Amino acid sequence: MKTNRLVLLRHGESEFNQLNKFCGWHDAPLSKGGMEDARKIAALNLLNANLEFDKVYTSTLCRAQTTTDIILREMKSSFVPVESHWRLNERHYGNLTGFNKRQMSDQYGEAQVQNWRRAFDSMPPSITPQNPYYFGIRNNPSFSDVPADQFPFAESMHMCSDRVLPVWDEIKKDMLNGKRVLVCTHGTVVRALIKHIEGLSDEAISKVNIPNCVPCVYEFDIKTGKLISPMTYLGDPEYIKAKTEQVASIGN
Ligand code: DG2
Repeated sequence: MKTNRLVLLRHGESEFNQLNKFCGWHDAPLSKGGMEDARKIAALNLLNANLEFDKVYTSTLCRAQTTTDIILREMKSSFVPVESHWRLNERHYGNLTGFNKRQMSDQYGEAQVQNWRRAFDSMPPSITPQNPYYFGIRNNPSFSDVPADQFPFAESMHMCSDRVLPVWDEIKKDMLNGKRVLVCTHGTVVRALIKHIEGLSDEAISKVNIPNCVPCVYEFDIKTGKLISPMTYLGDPEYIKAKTEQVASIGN
Protein backbone atom coordinates (compact mmCIF):
# COMPACT_ATOMS: atom_id res chain seq x y z
CA MET A 1 0.00 0.00 0.00
CA LYS A 2 1.34 3.45 -0.94
CA THR A 3 0.84 5.95 1.83
CA ASN A 4 1.52 9.60 2.55
CA ARG A 5 1.34 11.57 5.74
CA LEU A 6 0.06 15.00 6.62
CA VAL A 7 1.29 17.16 9.48
CA LEU A 8 -0.94 19.69 11.24
CA LEU A 9 0.56 22.21 13.62
CA ARG A 10 -0.69 25.03 15.81
CA HIS A 11 1.73 28.00 15.76
CA GLY A 12 4.05 28.83 18.68
CA GLU A 13 2.78 30.74 21.70
CA SER A 14 1.67 34.26 20.67
CA GLU A 15 1.93 37.35 22.87
CA PHE A 16 -1.85 37.07 23.36
CA ASN A 17 -1.60 33.37 24.31
CA GLN A 18 1.00 34.40 26.87
CA LEU A 19 -1.32 37.08 28.30
CA ASN A 20 -4.24 34.60 28.15
CA LYS A 21 -6.22 36.94 25.88
CA PHE A 22 -8.68 36.01 23.13
CA CYS A 23 -6.84 36.68 19.89
CA GLY A 24 -8.81 35.50 16.84
CA TRP A 25 -8.12 37.82 13.87
CA HIS A 26 -5.93 40.22 15.87
CA ASP A 27 -2.45 39.85 14.37
CA ALA A 28 -0.46 39.17 17.56
CA PRO A 29 3.20 38.26 17.05
CA LEU A 30 4.88 35.24 18.64
CA SER A 31 6.17 35.65 22.18
CA LYS A 32 9.89 35.04 22.76
CA GLY A 33 8.98 31.63 24.18
CA GLY A 34 6.83 30.94 21.10
CA MET A 35 9.84 31.50 18.85
CA GLU A 36 11.98 29.22 21.01
CA ASP A 37 9.29 26.51 20.95
CA ALA A 38 9.03 26.68 17.16
CA ARG A 39 12.75 25.90 17.07
CA LYS A 40 13.19 23.57 20.01
CA ILE A 41 9.87 21.72 20.07
CA ALA A 42 8.26 21.81 16.61
CA ALA A 43 11.31 21.77 14.31
CA LEU A 44 13.28 19.40 16.52
CA ASN A 45 10.46 16.84 16.72
CA LEU A 46 9.92 17.01 12.97
CA LEU A 47 13.65 16.50 12.37
CA ASN A 48 13.81 13.63 14.88
CA ALA A 49 10.95 11.94 13.04
CA ASN A 50 12.81 12.40 9.71
CA LEU A 51 9.93 14.35 8.25
CA GLU A 52 10.49 16.59 5.24
CA PHE A 53 8.09 18.80 3.32
CA ASP A 54 7.33 19.70 -0.29
CA LYS A 55 4.72 22.33 0.58
CA VAL A 56 3.48 24.33 3.55
CA TYR A 57 0.02 25.82 3.95
CA THR A 58 -0.38 28.59 6.50
CA SER A 59 -2.70 31.47 7.41
CA THR A 60 -2.27 35.17 6.69
CA LEU A 61 -1.65 35.89 10.40
CA CYS A 62 1.93 36.57 11.44
CA ARG A 63 1.98 34.13 14.39
CA ALA A 64 1.49 31.23 11.95
CA GLN A 65 3.78 32.69 9.28
CA THR A 66 6.67 33.34 11.69
CA THR A 67 6.32 29.81 13.07
CA THR A 68 6.50 28.47 9.50
CA ASP A 69 9.62 30.55 8.73
CA ILE A 70 11.41 29.41 11.90
CA ILE A 71 10.62 25.74 11.30
CA LEU A 72 11.68 25.77 7.65
CA ARG A 73 14.89 27.62 8.55
CA GLU A 74 15.70 25.10 11.30
CA MET A 75 14.99 22.23 8.91
CA LYS A 76 17.21 23.86 6.25
CA SER A 77 14.15 23.85 4.01
CA SER A 78 13.52 27.55 3.39
CA PHE A 79 13.15 26.75 -0.33
CA VAL A 80 9.88 24.90 0.30
CA PRO A 81 6.91 26.78 -1.21
CA VAL A 82 4.56 28.33 1.34
CA GLU A 83 0.96 29.14 0.49
CA SER A 84 -0.86 31.44 2.89
CA HIS A 85 -4.62 31.62 2.92
CA TRP A 86 -7.08 33.70 4.95
CA ARG A 87 -9.32 30.62 5.15
CA LEU A 88 -6.70 29.12 7.49
CA ASN A 89 -6.91 32.10 9.86
CA GLU A 90 -8.02 31.51 13.44
CA ARG A 91 -11.78 31.85 14.01
CA HIS A 92 -12.78 35.49 14.54
CA TYR A 93 -13.42 35.80 18.29
CA GLY A 94 -15.75 38.81 17.84
CA ASN A 95 -16.01 41.22 20.72
CA LEU A 96 -14.06 38.86 23.00
CA THR A 97 -10.93 39.84 21.04
CA GLY A 98 -8.31 41.37 23.34
CA PHE A 99 -10.00 40.37 26.60
CA ASN A 100 -8.38 38.13 29.20
CA LYS A 101 -10.11 34.72 29.34
CA ARG A 102 -10.10 34.60 33.17
CA GLN A 103 -11.53 38.11 33.45
CA MET A 104 -14.28 37.19 30.96
CA SER A 105 -14.98 34.13 33.05
CA ASP A 106 -15.26 36.26 36.22
CA GLN A 107 -17.70 38.53 34.37
CA TYR A 108 -19.82 36.00 32.42
CA GLY A 109 -19.14 32.74 34.30
CA GLU A 110 -16.85 29.86 33.42
CA ALA A 111 -19.60 27.84 31.70
CA GLN A 112 -20.39 30.67 29.28
CA VAL A 113 -16.72 31.26 28.44
CA GLN A 114 -16.08 27.54 27.89
CA ASN A 115 -19.21 27.42 25.73
CA TRP A 116 -17.91 30.30 23.58
CA ARG A 117 -14.53 28.59 23.32
CA ARG A 118 -15.53 25.03 22.57
CA ALA A 119 -19.22 24.50 21.69
CA PHE A 120 -19.31 23.91 17.92
CA ASP A 121 -22.18 26.32 17.19
CA SER A 122 -21.50 28.89 19.90
CA MET A 123 -21.16 32.45 18.55
CA PRO A 124 -19.19 35.04 20.49
CA PRO A 125 -20.76 38.54 20.42
CA SER A 126 -19.91 40.48 17.23
CA ILE A 127 -16.98 42.88 17.36
CA THR A 128 -17.98 46.55 17.51
CA PRO A 129 -16.00 49.71 16.62
CA GLN A 130 -15.59 50.32 20.37
CA ASN A 131 -13.38 47.24 20.63
CA PRO A 132 -9.72 48.45 20.67
CA TYR A 133 -8.80 45.91 17.96
CA TYR A 134 -11.72 46.59 15.58
CA PHE A 135 -9.93 48.96 13.18
CA GLY A 136 -6.61 47.12 13.30
CA ILE A 137 -8.43 44.00 12.14
CA ARG A 138 -10.61 45.75 9.52
CA ASN A 139 -7.60 47.55 8.03
CA ASN A 140 -5.04 44.75 8.18
CA PRO A 141 -3.62 44.45 4.64
CA SER A 142 -3.06 40.73 5.29
CA PHE A 143 -6.82 40.31 4.93
CA SER A 144 -7.07 42.04 1.54
CA ASP A 145 -8.07 38.73 -0.13
CA VAL A 146 -11.11 38.29 2.10
CA PRO A 147 -14.23 39.02 0.02
CA ALA A 148 -16.08 42.00 1.56
CA ASP A 149 -19.26 39.97 2.10
CA GLN A 150 -17.30 37.23 3.89
CA PHE A 151 -15.31 39.45 6.27
CA PRO A 152 -16.50 38.21 9.67
CA PHE A 153 -17.54 40.18 12.75
CA ALA A 154 -17.46 36.97 14.80
CA GLU A 155 -17.40 33.26 13.99
CA SER A 156 -18.54 30.06 15.63
CA MET A 157 -16.26 27.07 15.20
CA HIS A 158 -18.90 25.76 12.78
CA MET A 159 -18.50 28.83 10.52
CA CYS A 160 -14.71 28.57 10.72
CA SER A 161 -14.85 24.88 9.92
CA ASP A 162 -17.04 25.52 6.82
CA ARG A 163 -14.77 28.24 5.42
CA VAL A 164 -11.68 26.03 5.87
CA LEU A 165 -13.17 23.31 3.60
CA PRO A 166 -12.12 24.71 0.16
CA VAL A 167 -8.48 24.86 1.32
CA TRP A 168 -8.74 21.42 2.92
CA ASP A 169 -9.77 20.07 -0.51
CA GLU A 170 -6.58 21.57 -2.03
CA ILE A 171 -4.41 20.25 0.81
CA LYS A 172 -5.89 16.77 0.46
CA LYS A 173 -5.39 16.80 -3.32
CA ASP A 174 -1.71 17.74 -2.90
CA MET A 175 -1.21 15.10 -0.25
CA LEU A 176 -2.87 12.35 -2.31
CA ASN A 177 -0.68 13.39 -5.25
CA GLY A 178 2.30 12.53 -3.07
CA LYS A 179 3.27 15.98 -1.78
CA ARG A 180 4.52 15.99 1.79
CA VAL A 181 2.45 18.75 3.35
CA LEU A 182 2.72 20.72 6.58
CA VAL A 183 -0.26 22.86 7.63
CA CYS A 184 0.87 25.50 10.13
CA THR A 185 -2.21 27.21 11.48
CA HIS A 186 -4.30 27.92 14.61
CA GLY A 187 -6.00 26.04 17.44
CA THR A 188 -9.54 26.17 16.02
CA VAL A 189 -8.41 25.46 12.45
CA VAL A 190 -6.38 22.42 13.52
CA ARG A 191 -9.49 21.24 15.39
CA ALA A 192 -11.66 21.89 12.32
CA LEU A 193 -9.27 19.84 10.15
CA ILE A 194 -9.21 17.03 12.72
CA LYS A 195 -13.04 17.04 12.71
CA HIS A 196 -13.12 16.78 8.89
CA ILE A 197 -10.39 14.12 8.72
CA GLU A 198 -11.70 11.88 11.51
CA GLY A 199 -15.41 12.59 10.99
CA LEU A 200 -15.80 13.55 14.66
CA SER A 201 -19.15 14.68 16.07
CA ASP A 202 -19.73 18.26 17.28
CA GLU A 203 -19.64 16.89 20.83
CA ALA A 204 -16.39 14.95 20.33
CA ILE A 205 -14.50 17.89 18.81
CA SER A 206 -15.53 20.15 21.70
CA LYS A 207 -13.27 18.01 23.92
CA VAL A 208 -10.19 18.29 21.68
CA ASN A 209 -7.54 20.84 22.66
CA ILE A 210 -4.42 21.55 20.66
CA PRO A 211 -1.16 22.65 22.30
CA ASN A 212 1.15 25.10 20.51
CA CYS A 213 4.00 23.69 18.42
CA VAL A 214 3.19 19.99 18.82
CA PRO A 215 3.08 18.31 15.37
CA CYS A 216 -0.01 16.13 14.73
CA VAL A 217 0.70 13.44 12.13
CA TYR A 218 -1.83 11.53 10.00
CA GLU A 219 -1.17 8.79 7.47
CA PHE A 220 -3.42 8.19 4.44
CA ASP A 221 -3.74 5.48 1.81
CA ILE A 222 -2.96 7.43 -1.37
CA LYS A 223 -5.15 5.21 -3.58
CA THR A 224 -8.35 5.32 -1.54
CA GLY A 225 -7.75 8.61 0.30
CA LYS A 226 -8.65 6.80 3.52
CA LEU A 227 -7.00 7.44 6.85
CA ILE A 228 -4.96 4.39 7.83
CA SER A 229 -3.93 5.17 11.37
CA PRO A 230 -5.11 7.41 14.19
CA MET A 231 -3.43 10.79 14.64
CA THR A 232 -0.12 10.72 16.50
CA TYR A 233 1.50 13.62 18.32
CA LEU A 234 5.26 14.05 18.00
CA GLY A 235 7.07 14.81 21.23
CA ASP A 236 7.30 14.01 24.89
CA PRO A 237 3.93 12.59 26.07
CA GLU A 238 4.22 14.22 29.52
CA TYR A 239 4.88 17.63 27.99
CA ILE A 240 2.01 17.21 25.52
CA LYS A 241 -0.40 16.14 28.28
CA ALA A 242 0.49 19.13 30.48
CA LYS A 243 0.22 21.61 27.58
CA THR A 244 -3.09 20.14 26.40
CA GLU A 245 -4.56 20.51 29.89
CA GLN A 246 -3.32 24.09 29.99
CA VAL A 247 -5.09 24.90 26.70
CA ALA A 248 -8.31 23.21 27.84
CA SER A 249 -8.51 25.27 31.03
CA ILE A 250 -9.49 28.94 31.17
CA GLY A 251 -6.14 29.84 32.74
CA ASN A 252 -5.24 33.00 34.62
C1 DG2 B 1 -6.55 31.21 20.26
C2 DG2 B 1 -7.47 30.08 20.59
O1 DG2 B 1 -6.14 30.94 18.93
O2 DG2 B 1 -8.03 30.28 21.80
O3 DG2 B 1 -7.72 33.03 19.25
O4 DG2 B 1 -7.28 33.17 21.39
O5 DG2 B 1 -4.51 29.21 18.08
O6 DG2 B 1 -4.45 31.53 17.21
O7 DG2 B 1 -3.71 31.04 19.58
P1 DG2 B 1 -4.63 30.68 18.45
C3 DG2 B 1 -7.24 32.57 20.30
P2 DG2 B 1 -8.97 29.19 22.50
O8 DG2 B 1 -10.05 28.82 21.51
O9 DG2 B 1 -8.10 28.00 22.88
O10 DG2 B 1 -9.53 29.90 23.71
